[in-house]
Amino acid sequence: MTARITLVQGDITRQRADVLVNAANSSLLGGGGVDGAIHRRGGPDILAECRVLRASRYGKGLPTGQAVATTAGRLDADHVIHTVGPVWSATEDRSALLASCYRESLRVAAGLGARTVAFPAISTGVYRWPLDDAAHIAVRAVRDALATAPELLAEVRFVLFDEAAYEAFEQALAAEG
Ligand code: AR6
Repeated sequence: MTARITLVQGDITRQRADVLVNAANSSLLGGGGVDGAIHRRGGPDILAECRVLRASRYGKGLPTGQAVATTAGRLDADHVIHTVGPVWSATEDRSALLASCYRESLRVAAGLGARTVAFPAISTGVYRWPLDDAAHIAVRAVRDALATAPELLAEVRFVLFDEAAYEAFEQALAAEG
C-alpha cells in the first residue's frame, strides 16, 4: 500500500511523528523559522549532535538538497531530519534542489525505519520560494519518492504554518492528484 499524504495547519514542533523534518541551513547550527522553533522546543541535545556532524561528516556544511538525521531531543518524535532548501532565485531554476530535499529526507527516514514523516514547507520562509510553486514541487517530489518507497512508510504529513500555505498545498495535492 502506498503511504498517505496528509495536510495539517500548525506548528511542526507540536506534531507527533517518527520523523520531523527541519528546514535548516548548511551550517546545521540553527537559525530562525522552523529551525529556530525545532531547536528551542527540542532542547540542546539536537544542536550538540549537529555540532558533531559538522565536526565529522560535514566540515564544509550540509550541501543544499541533502538531508541528515539526529535524535529529536524533547520533541515528540524519534528523529529530526535536517535538510537544506535552496534560496529562491528568479534567474536560476533550483527546483531540482528543492525536490531533492524531500526525496533525500524520505530516503534517510526510510533508512531509520520511520512510518510517519512530517515536513514543513521547505524554502518558503526566509528562503523566499513562492508558496504555490514550492507546494507543487513538494507534492510531486513526495509522490515520486513514495512510488518506490518501502512498505513501512505509512504517512507523509505536510505541516503548514498558516492558512495561505495550507491552501497552496491543498491545491497542489488536488492538481498533482
Ligand atoms: N512549524 C511549521 N512551519 C513553520 C514554523 C513552524 N514552527 N515556523 C515557520 N514555518 P523557514 P526556509 C513555516 O524560514 O525558507 C532558517 O533561519 C514558514 O511560514 O523556516 O527553508 C534556517 O536556519 C514557511 O512557510 O525555512 C535557514 O537559514 C516555512 O515554514 C532558513 O531559515 C519555511 O520557512 C531556511 O529558510
